[in-house]
Amino acid sequence: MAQIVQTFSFIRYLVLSVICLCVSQAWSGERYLETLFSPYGQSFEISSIVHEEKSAEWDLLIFDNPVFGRVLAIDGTIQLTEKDEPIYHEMMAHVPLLAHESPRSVLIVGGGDGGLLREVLRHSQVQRVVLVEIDKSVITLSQQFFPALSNHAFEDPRVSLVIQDAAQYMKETQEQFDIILCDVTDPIGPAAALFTKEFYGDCKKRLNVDGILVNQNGVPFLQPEEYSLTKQNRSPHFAYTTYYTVAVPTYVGGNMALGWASDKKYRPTLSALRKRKAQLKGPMKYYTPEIHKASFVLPQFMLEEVYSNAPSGLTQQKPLS
Ligand code: AG3
Repeated sequence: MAQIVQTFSFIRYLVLSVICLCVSQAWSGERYLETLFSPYGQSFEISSIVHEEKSAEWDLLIFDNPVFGRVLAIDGTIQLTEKDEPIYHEMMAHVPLLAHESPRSVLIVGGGDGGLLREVLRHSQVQRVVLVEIDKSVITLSQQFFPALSNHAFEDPRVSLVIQDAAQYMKETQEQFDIILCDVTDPIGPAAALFTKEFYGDCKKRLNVDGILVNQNGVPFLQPEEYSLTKQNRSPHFAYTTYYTVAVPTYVGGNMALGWASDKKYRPTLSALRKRKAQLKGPMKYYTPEIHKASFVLPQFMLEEVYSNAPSGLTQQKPLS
């Protein structure tokens, strides 16, 4: 009898301990779980919560993590981390700007955190950058909590800030650009309008003849729809549409694709890229001329989409840059 009572109280102790542990985990909120993909996700240890905003517009969390530093998460998706943001921003800026040779005017769609702007401004040939952001709060919050990210880029006299819906801006502006960079969230909610055939058509009208359009295109392994969608919507307007890839650790699920669209066929040589890169001040974390060239080499599953008429088993590909 005594043994039964003892076993019973031990089980009770065990059950209570498990309950306490689960409750304390949920309450302490010490991990952040990204909910972008429901069957699969990443979670982050939170060393401290820096800022939190839950409203009808968004669910925003800024926290610190021991590996990635300060992290910005909006609506269940990691937008950027201090540690790996240079990888994404360098590749989005320098691949088209160095391929172009003499970019003078750049339009950034989104990009309110200022990281991409910082990289674009490293090009001394650039005389004018227009950044169109739908809501000023991304800019203010980033300047407050990630001051090094934009590194005073918004104070540069070459920069004009427009607070407006980018789809509308593209229809109304009369300006022409050498490069358009779409640093936008995935096509869920309001950002969906920035992935349409109509929007890419409007971008085309605002680009000079040798202009280049680059856009954030998700992680093709997990987001095949996003990948096919933009190819389909960009190709009616441009002679060359492809992707190049970049490995950003916190954009999980394989390499991220950046969409490329231009009428001119850009194939800069390694030595040209080396020369042009040497004119940029400061170090790079990820970009090298070799990576630039290699990033246009796509795996089979992406190739089949890019050259949709290509027979499967295609091994020959046509890198653009
Ligand atoms: N915004 C793009 C985040 C995309 C996340 N998507 C994903 N993990 N599939 C980046 C903002 C940096 N300026």
